[in-house]
Amino acid sequence: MYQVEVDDGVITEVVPDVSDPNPSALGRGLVDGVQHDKRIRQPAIRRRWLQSRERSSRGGDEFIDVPWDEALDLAAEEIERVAINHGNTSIFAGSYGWASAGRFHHAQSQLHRFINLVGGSTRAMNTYSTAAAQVILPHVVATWQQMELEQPTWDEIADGTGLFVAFGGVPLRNTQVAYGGITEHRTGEGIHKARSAGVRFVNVSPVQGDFEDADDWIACRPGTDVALMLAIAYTLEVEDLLDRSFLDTHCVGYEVFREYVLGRSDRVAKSPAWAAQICNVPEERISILARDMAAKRTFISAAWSLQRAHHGEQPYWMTVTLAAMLGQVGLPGGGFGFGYGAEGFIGSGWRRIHWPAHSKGRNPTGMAIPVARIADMLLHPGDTVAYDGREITYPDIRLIYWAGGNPWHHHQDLNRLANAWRKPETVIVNEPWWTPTAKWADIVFPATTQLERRDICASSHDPWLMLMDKVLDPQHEARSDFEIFRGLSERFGLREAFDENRDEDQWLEHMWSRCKQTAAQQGVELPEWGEFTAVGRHRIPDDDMRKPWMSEFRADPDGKRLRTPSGKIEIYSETIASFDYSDCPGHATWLEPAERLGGQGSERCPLHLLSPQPSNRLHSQFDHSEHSQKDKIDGKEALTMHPQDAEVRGIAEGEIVRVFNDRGACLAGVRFDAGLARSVVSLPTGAWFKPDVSSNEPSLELNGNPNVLTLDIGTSSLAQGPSANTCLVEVEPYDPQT
Ligand SMILES: Nc1nc2c(c(=O)[nH]1)N[C@H]1C(S)=C(S)[C@@H](COP(=O)(O)OP(=O)(O)OC[C@H]3O[C@@H](n4cnc5c(=O)[nH]c(N)nc54)[C@H](O)[C@@H]3O)O[C@H]1N2
Ligand SMILES: Nc1nc2c(c(=O)[nH]1)N[C@H]1C(S)=C(S)[C@@H](COP(=O)(O)OP(=O)(O)OC[C@H]3O[C@@H](n4cnc5c(=O)[nH]c(N)nc54)[C@H](O)[C@@H]3O)O[C@H]1N2
Ligand SMILES: [Mo]
Repeated sequence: MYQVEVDDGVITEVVPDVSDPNPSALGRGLVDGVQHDKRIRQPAIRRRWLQSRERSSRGGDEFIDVPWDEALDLAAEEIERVAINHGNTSIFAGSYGWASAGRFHHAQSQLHRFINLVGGSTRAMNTYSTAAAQVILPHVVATWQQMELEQPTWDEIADGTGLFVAFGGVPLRNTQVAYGGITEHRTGEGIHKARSAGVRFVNVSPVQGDFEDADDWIACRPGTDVALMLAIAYTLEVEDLLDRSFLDTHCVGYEVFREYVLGRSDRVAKSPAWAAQICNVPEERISILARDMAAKRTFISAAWSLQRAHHGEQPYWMTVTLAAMLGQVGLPGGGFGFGYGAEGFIGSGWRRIHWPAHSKGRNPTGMAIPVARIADMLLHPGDTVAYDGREITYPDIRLIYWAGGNPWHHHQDLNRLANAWRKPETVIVNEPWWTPTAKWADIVFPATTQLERRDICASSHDPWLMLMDKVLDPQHEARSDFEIFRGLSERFGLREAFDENRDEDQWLEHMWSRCKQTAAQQGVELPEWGEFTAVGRHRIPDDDMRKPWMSEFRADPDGKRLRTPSGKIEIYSETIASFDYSDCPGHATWLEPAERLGGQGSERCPLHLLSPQPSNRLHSQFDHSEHSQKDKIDGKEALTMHPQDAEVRGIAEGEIVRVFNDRGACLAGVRFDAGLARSVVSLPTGAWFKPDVSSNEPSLELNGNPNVLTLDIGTSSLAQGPSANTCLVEVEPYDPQT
């Protein structure tokens, strides 16, 4: 949270909020980013679409400015035409992505409320962040929401844990952020407390910097954690270091898994020697780690990134399985958890209140696809896709509406998306800036930013309710998403249904009264609206009723059943086995990913590309600001490389390189980091997609967007999540002449 200072209508400074003990610098992007010349000034229509409804130049065409009424009329006509001629499932309004943290001016909520009123649309299920986790974990142990909000806190870890094994580390850069907003950044403090209390941290990651100052770094190959974990399981089993009684009383299916680990069901013992070949960690290190884990009160964490990969369900299932074998689940400081370095609220013990959201109504079509299957859907209408035990048939999309989110940031294999994106007849976008999403649209509405309207910030995992006050007038001709959809609703004769005769302030007051009711149900009293807006903030009292994660289940497994089919931890899941998916069998399994170092694809492309979250921005947002641009090399995103991997390719630090594979190529500037596992390179996400239209090589991307290289396949038939981290590439010095 920030306070934004404005002088004479111009942002002059952004200062951290007083309640933040460790503010992030990310907000600096607002200083020059909000009132930037990349703002969209007025509604705009793509020239060739306007002339002839042409689609093939989408993404490379000019725009014509038009008055608001004309643009709204056109958009409403298009929505109506498509709905009448092709049915509402032909409208895709999934609009995945981040937008404003405000409760009311949440772009997707406004879009969904509007589109549901006019008959609905095709929507998207799950998130790019954690799709595989969201689908597998309810079968195995708990819902994703329960995990996120109830798993052990840093205080509990400091008090109880002896050894913290962090697959994917705990990168503090990511904890600057939390969806729904974050006021108090306390992850660093949490780690510090744990360390002072004597907790030992082991970073298992291809990147040493994923856990600064960890006591130990085990550099595994990306995408091979499951092999490493299986070898730990093998050691626990053959050295009899596991808790067989916990497995009997609190779990189902260990016997089946055991046959697999010992190699009785597939003739491959998952021994440390076997795993060492795959993950490139010496076998002795694996056995020592296993013995250490059994000897101490051990907490196992896995980064969210592990499940954004081919077969990404497996590392999560295997994390739970390992923790179950150690038998410390539900004991103070023991067990497992996810994403301690993913967002700043993870590991916090703040009171959880599920604040009311702006009502979106119901989607009358009921149609939804797994979020990351968007290009498949656009390219292959009528095809079916397996998903969590059922089949979904892709609708024939004729119109896309996007408000909040940037598919040219978040999706994999952008050259493939570019082909897919030119199939629908019409694309409508609300955006504050001329981002790639705006440029790849036909009708563009300029949206306000959060600074140009009033809102309430209230998140289920933050202790503060904050007033997000308006500090700037709407820039140029921008309107809020609410106003844009109100204008469209009016054209369908649905204005009253949409706004219920409330203006922005009346909606906020209405939401506040609902918040008050929700809080009262938990014995928390909120001030009156007038008082809240005068003070601008309100802190929720801490929760003194918190019960350590799974402690009740531990004490009484039959009385306090989990929400899995058996009520226990499912090491073998009959439900998943019954789906009969070869890419997600009935227990955690090592499955060869489509690409990996030392495996498939590595002869042609010998480097593994990681595409982590950027340290100096939120995804692609404010990439145009000085705060993001200052870290570029010749205007391009920095690719980190091990100095020796660079040297053998004749690449010097600071040089521009071409990063490529069969799917595409992009330019990047090189930065050295000896704390990378050999043959691993890392290019953070977020550079704005900029294909070089002048080049003979159509796929060369100029800003360093890793998603021209990543693989667009589902994690598996179970979750169909994104597989961004499964990606091999080659890197060479860039010669503009060739
Ligand atoms: N290779 C690779 N790809 C990844 C990932 C990865 O690890 N590797 N991570 C994935 C993950 S976890 C995620 S969550 C996604 C993130 O992907 P996105 O959430 O799609 O990315 P953002 O850049 O945050 O996009 C938000 C957009 O909303 C716009 N916006 C902001 N406020 C408003 C508003 O009030 N109204 C409107 N109409 N628009 C607004 C911003 O200008 C911006 O263009 O990326 C995914 N992609
Ligand atoms: N500053 C900043 N913070 C953010 C965001 C942002 O855009 N900017 N985005 C937010 C969002 S939407 C999300 S979902 C979270 C994402 O949180 P995460 O998914 O945890 O974040 P990543 O940065 O993708 O990955 C964390 C680390 O995992 C390591 N890693 C990758 N693959 C493997 C593997 O196969 N094995 C092992 N052991 N390690 C691996 C990488 O080295 C990487 O640095 O971050 C959030 N925080
Ligand atoms: Mo995410």
